[in-house]
Amino acid sequence: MPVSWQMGRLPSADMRESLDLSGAWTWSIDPYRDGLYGFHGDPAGEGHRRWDDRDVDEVSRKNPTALFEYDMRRSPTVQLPSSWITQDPTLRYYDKLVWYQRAFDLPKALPGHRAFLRFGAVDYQAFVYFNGEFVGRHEGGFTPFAFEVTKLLRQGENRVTVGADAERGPDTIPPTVTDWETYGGITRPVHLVITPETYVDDAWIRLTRTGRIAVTVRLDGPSAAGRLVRVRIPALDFELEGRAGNDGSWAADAPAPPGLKLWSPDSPQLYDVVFEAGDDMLHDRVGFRTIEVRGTDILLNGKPIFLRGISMHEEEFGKEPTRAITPATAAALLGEIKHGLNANFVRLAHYPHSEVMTRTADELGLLVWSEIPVYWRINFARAETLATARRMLAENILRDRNRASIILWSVANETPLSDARNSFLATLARDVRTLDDSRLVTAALLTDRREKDGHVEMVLNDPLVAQLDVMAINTYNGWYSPDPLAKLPDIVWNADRGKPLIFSEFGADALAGFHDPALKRKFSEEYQAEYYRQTLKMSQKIPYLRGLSPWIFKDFRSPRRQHPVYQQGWNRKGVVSETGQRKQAFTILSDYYRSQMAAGR
Ligand code: GCB
Repeated sequence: MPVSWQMGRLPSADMRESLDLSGAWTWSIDPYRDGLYGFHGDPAGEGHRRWDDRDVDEVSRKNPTALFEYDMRRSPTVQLPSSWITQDPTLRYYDKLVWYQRAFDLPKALPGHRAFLRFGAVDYQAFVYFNGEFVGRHEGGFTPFAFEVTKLLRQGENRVTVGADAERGPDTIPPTVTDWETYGGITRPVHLVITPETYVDDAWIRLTRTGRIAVTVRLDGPSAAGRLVRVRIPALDFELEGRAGNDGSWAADAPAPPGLKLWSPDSPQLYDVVFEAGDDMLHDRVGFRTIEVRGTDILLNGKPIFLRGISMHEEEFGKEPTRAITPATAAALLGEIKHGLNANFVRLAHYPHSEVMTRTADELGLLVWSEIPVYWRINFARAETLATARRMLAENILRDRNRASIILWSVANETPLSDARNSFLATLARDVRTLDDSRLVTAALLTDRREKDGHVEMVLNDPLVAQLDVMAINTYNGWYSPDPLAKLPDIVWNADRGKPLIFSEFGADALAGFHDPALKRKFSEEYQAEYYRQTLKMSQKIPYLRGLSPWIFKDFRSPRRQHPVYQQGWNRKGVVSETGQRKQAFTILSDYYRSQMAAGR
């Protein structure tokens, strides 16, 4: 299957004018998938179909023998977007089907327009119905998708029904076992997007490494072929125009205007960009910068940079996070990373985060590592799983190609080596280059450990390195190994392959407020702080190391972590607690980054 940038519709449409369907939806849990299938596996019967375009109470009043075992219009309501795990305390570990429904009014008909239902994300699988008709299914909990509903839209009341099914299995991405919470449900906003008949479906603008502004646009609709397309950056008096080809696409480039101020963490300059085609107009806010590798250096705007980073999950501060990322919750997380930790880089683990997060990173000036959830034991031998991964990767890249903050696309995390895995990941790395040749490809890898004459040697032995621009290693000596912390700086790293290296993870759990200065036991703030001191010392001995994103910024929910005193369902490797309380390790890292900054790194 060739990778196609026409895979989904409206891959990046969060700035389009649209009707926001956030708010109250009715809901109904359906653990046996009764709304999809009968008890012998045949399609669901009338009394069970949550999406049918009828008021079941009215029907049963007219026909007293009618039997319905649901009534979406009279079901309780919840506020969306939000995962169901906080909508009802009994659903914390529920990972099957839930139905959601809402109605909205369209005051007048919209002749000459098209309508799309666009979802920021539904975890893990979505079954979407509009006014009683099935309009599409989507797999993957972290990327946007849109279905056209033009022909079904009616003046007056319209009704959307979504079945969100969070079940994972050996073939899904991620698979069943991860180290984070499954936030099932409709976790990002749903919009009704209205466009002219021919509209700008996808628009990408960037600064090339040769100093040109390049634009790639794709139109969709009956008048796409040959249509005049124009892109403007008003603040720079920059304008480029041309005609779309027969397939509706147009690509052009021109020298960057002399007044262009480059985007960087120190100066996160963004420009309003306007894409126009016929009666459609699309706005975006875009920064321009270059990122490349020379030998073992990473160059931002031509200058070597050290990535002072941290990893994070998509989870807001608080005791009961529900993965509802708003500009305020994103700014609270990223603001503390940038200003509190003195960071210039964040690894958005382990899946594409909300577009609100990447836009906030653009505004604040944080470089971003973005990844897809090809995590641990994926079914690498299965063709359909590869197809799903490729689609997810494309949906992620097409959504975010205009974000200056993103510099790295990662294709995997800690995946066990095999021929099937190597070729699966090589395909993804190739796809990245086809979809976006302006950024760098990476993956978080594992290393082999050897012990010789009392010395620990860590060896990078992964054939995937050949496909990557930047090597990344997760390492936990001193946490998952019994190495005394004082010995960590003596570890020998054998990973020089002529490319830059990032430590994409290292970390240790600590329960905020648990102190043990004498023993420095695991889970104490003192142990974690010492672990950071010694690991940072170790990192300074690696001449080709170009960045750090320790694990992790904030404590995060993880059903795997059940120590009754220290964890209670949370992975405690945060340098801040779930409510944002700084642990001792925070200060160690923040001071280290300040000194790196002062040294011009
Ligand atoms: C890892 C994983 C990450 C885990 C972390 C841990 O290597 O990549 O998802 O949460 O270790 O805490 O063990």
